[in-house]
Amino acid sequence: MTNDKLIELPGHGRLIVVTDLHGNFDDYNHYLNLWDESDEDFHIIFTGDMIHGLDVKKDQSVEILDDAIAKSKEFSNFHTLLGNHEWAQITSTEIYKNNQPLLLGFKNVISYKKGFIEPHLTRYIRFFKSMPYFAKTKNGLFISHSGPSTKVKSVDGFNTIFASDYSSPILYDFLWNRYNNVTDYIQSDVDRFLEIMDLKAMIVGHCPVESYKVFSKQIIMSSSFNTKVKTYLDMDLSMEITCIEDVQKQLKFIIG
Ligand SMILES: [Mn+2]
Repeated sequence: MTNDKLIELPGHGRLIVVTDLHGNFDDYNHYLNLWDESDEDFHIIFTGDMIHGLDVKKDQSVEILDDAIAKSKEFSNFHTLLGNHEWAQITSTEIYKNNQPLLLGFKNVISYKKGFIEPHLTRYIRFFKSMPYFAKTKNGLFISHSGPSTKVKSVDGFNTIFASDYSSPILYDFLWNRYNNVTDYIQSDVDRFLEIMDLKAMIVGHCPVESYKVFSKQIIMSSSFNTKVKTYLDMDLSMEITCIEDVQKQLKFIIG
């Protein structure tokens, strides 16, 4: 069964994973320069929240989106997962950061850059709706914006996400959950989810951490936003994963 909301990567090739950019076009380009678009076995995954910078004048969400839309059409090895900020745009759910309404801010950024809001906003929302939710690799790595959801009790339960729309409470958890929050998930919930799915490890962004944090069999990673040491994953897809340290050793850092 093919599922356009779940990317399944094979046991060969190379994978770069980059988390929340929040409108940082310089970082976006830096990561693209590490990738080889012409090698179809070399994948790059952005794990969502590419948009919504906090400063309208510095926010380059539009530049990122215009380029990402073009690359998505052209390259099968270029992937962008859904984040809670893209979900908020799809569902018209206002989000506030530092008391600023970000959906309104996004409209302001579009009109500041393009002169008009439409047809650009509609085109961006169409792109957000095309975004897969998750990726998993043959060697057992699960990649999502956030999560896991403690509502997942079986593979079938997990798969209900794909039959639902954007109001799915399980999908919501995979976009919004924060680690070490008893109402969201704790370390044992990560391990339980991976066991249900028969996977070895998972990697997420979403929660700002300095560089990265190992949370049982999960790595929470910051590639751009709110971190001094920008961290990304660069993994050989043929490597064997036996423990989280195997994944941790594949992290790379941008300093300065
Ligand atoms: Mn997020």
